[in-house]
Amino acid sequence: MSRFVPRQSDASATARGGRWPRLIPLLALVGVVVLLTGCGPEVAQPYTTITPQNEKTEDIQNLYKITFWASLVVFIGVQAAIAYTALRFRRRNEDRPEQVHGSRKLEIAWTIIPAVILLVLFIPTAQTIFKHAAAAEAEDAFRVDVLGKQWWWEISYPTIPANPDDPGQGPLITANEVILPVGANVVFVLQSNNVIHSFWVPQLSGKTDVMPGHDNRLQFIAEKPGVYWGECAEFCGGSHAWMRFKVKVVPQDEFDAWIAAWRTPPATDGNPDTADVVEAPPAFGACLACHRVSGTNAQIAGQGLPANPGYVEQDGTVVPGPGPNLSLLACRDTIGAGILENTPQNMETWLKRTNEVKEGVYMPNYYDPPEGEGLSDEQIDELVTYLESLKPAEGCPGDNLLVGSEVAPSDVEALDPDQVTGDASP
Ligand code: HEC
Ligand SMILES: [Cu+2]
Repeated sequence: MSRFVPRQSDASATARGGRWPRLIPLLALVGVVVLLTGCGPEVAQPYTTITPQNEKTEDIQNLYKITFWASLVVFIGVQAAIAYTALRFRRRNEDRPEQVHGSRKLEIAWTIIPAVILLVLFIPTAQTIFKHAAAAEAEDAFRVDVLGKQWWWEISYPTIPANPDDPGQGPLITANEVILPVGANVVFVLQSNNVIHSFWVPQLSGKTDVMPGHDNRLQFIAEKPGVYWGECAEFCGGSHAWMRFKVKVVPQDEFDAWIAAWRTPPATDGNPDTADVVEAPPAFGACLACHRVSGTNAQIAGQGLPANPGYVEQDGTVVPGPGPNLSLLACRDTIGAGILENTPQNMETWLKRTNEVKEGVYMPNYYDPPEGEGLSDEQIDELVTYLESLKPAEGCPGDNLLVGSEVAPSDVEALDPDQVTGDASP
C-alpha cells in the first residue's frame, strides 16, 4: 500500500492552509513569553549559571558558549537539510524518487563531522578541568573546611584559631555563611559523614560533591566583594531544598574585623544575673548540648563531624550531635539554612515550631515537646532577644556591601550607587 497521502481537493487544501494564519499569533505569544523569561536584571538572579563573577566561572561560561554555538550550527544544518529535502523531493507526480541503498560519502561525512564536533568540545573542556583541578591542590591557598550536614553547612577556618592564645580551642567555626576576604585564593575541603551533598555557588564555581569518606576539593578566587548565593545541589533527604548558604566576600579589613568580633564575648544584657553562659538567659542551657557561642563558656557542644543529633552510636547511647555554631548569629541573613529570613518574628517561629518549619530537622522543639514540659513564651522571648543580640557592635561583615547578587529586582532602582562598594554586575 502506498504510504503517500492521496492528493487533497483544491477546496480542502485551501481550508487547511487557512488554519496556519490563525496559529501565528499563538506561536508569537509563546515566543514572546519564552523570550521574556530571559529578561530582568541578571544580577538579581543569583542562582543563574550564566552571570560569571570570577575567572573560574568565566572559563565555564566559555565552554558553555562553545557548546551553544556548536549546537546552533548543528541545529541550523539539520533544519536546512530537512527543509531542502522536503522541498526538493516533494511529491510532484505518482513516481517514487530514485531509491538508493548505502552511500559511502554520506557515511564518512556523518562519522567525521560528529567526531570533529566532539573534539572541539572535548579539548577545551579537558583543559579547563585540569587547570582548575591543579589550582585546588595549591599549597599556599586559603583553606576553608566545609562539612555537609542534614541540612546545613558547618564552615571552619583551619588556619584561623578560635583563640590565638589557646590553640586547643580549635579553629574559628561558623555556619551557613562563608565569609571571605576579597582576592583570596580559596580551597574548600568538602567533607561529610552522612549522605552525599553537593557544594555549589553558581556565580563563583561549578558544583562539587561532598562525599562521606572522601574529601573533595574545590578552588576559586573570590575576585569581587559581593554576596553570592549557594545551595546543596545533590538530593540529600527531606529538607534538601533548605540547605542553602551564602558566600560573602568582603574587604580584608572587614574580614579582620569579623574575626576579632567572633572572638569577642557577646555584649548582651540578656540576663546580667546568670554566670552560666555569659549573660545568656537560663533557658539557653537547653541549647548548649548542640550549640556554641564563642567568647562564652558555652563550649560543650560537639563540633566537626560527629553523628547527627539523635543518632544512635554503636555502644547504644544516643548522642546530641553538633548544631550550627551560633556566634554572631544575628549577622546571618537567614535562619535554618535559608528557610526563614533572620528577623525576631521568624526567630520566635523557629523556636516555637522548629519541626513544622523545617521537615525532618535535627533540632528538637523545646516550646511544645511531646512530654508537655516546654519553654514558656517568656523564655522564648528572652532567647529571641539574646540570639538577635549576637552581632558585633561595629556591624556585620558585608553590611555596607549591597552588591549585585544580593539585590532583589524591586531594590534595583532604590540602590544608592555610592553605597555599592563592590561590583558584581556583569
Ligand atoms: C539536639 C541538638 C540541638 C539542640 C538541643 C538545639 N538545637 Fe538549635 N539547631 C540544631 C540543628 C541540628 C540545627 C540546624 C537545623 C537545620 O538548619 O537543618 C539548629 C539550628 C538552630 C538555629 C539556626 C541557626 C542558623 O544558622 O540557621 C538556631 C537559631 C537555633 N538552632 C537555636 C537553638 C536554641 C535557642 C536552642 C535551645 C532552646 C537550640 N537551638 C537547641 C540542633 C539543636
Ligand atoms: Cu545536602
